Amino acid sequence: MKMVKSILNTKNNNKNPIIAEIKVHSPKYGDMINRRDEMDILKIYENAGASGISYITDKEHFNGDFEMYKKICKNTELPVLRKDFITTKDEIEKTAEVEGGAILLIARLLKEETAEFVDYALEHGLDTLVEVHNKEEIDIAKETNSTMIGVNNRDITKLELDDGTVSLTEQLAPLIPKNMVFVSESGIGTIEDLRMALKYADAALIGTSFMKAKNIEEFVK
Ligand code: IGP
Repeated sequence: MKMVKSILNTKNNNKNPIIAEIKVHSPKYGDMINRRDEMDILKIYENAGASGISYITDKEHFNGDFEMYKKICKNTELPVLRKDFITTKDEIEKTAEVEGGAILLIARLLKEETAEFVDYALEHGLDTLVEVHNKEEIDIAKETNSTMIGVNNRDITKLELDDGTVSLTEQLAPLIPKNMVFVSESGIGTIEDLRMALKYADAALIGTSFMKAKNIEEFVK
C-alpha cells in the first residue's frame, strides 16, 4: 500500500498528489532526457515533493529498461510505479522482487484476466493501478480488487500520437468506483489541466510536461 498511502498523505496535507514520470523517450517527441540523466530527474522530482515516481520499462516504444527501474527504486524512498504492457505473471513476480511497490495493469490488454492479474500482484505485495480509457474498461476495473484506478486521458493504442484531453477524466469521473484511489494520467500540461484533473481525481500522473522542464514545484503546492 506504499503508493496509495503516499498519495493519501499528500492529500491530507493539502498538497497536490503527483506521480512524476521519468520519461526518457516518447513515440511523439522522441528522446526527452537531453543532457540530464534519470538520477538527476529523480532528485528534481523528490525535491519538488512528488508523491510517487513512474517509470516506463517498455523498450520498443519508450526506450525503457528494467535495470533502470531497479536503479530508480534503489535510489529513492518514494514508491515507484512500473509502467509496461504487462501480459504475463512472470513480469509481476519480477517487479515484486524489487522494492518499488506498484505496477500498472492495462484493462484494454488484459480484459477479463485483469482481476486475476490484480490479485496476483496484490498477493506479491504490489499496489495496482488498473488503467482505463472508457466505460467498458471501468466495468472491468470495478470487478477487481485493485487499490488504484487510472483514467488514461490518451488512447494507449494510438501510442501517444493523440494529445489526450483531461476532460475525459471529468467525463468518466461519475463511473469511477469510490473505494479505489483515482489517478488522472497523461496529457496534463498546465496548472489549469492539473486543477481540472484534481477536481475529480485523487492524484495526477505527469510525464511529458515535466520532462520539458516546466516548474514542477508549482504543480505540487
Ligand atoms: C504520462 P504524459 O502525457 O504526461 O507524458 O503521460 C503517462 O500517463 C503515460 O506515459 C502513460 C503510459 C501508459 C506510457 C500512461 N499509460 C502506458 C506507457 C504505457
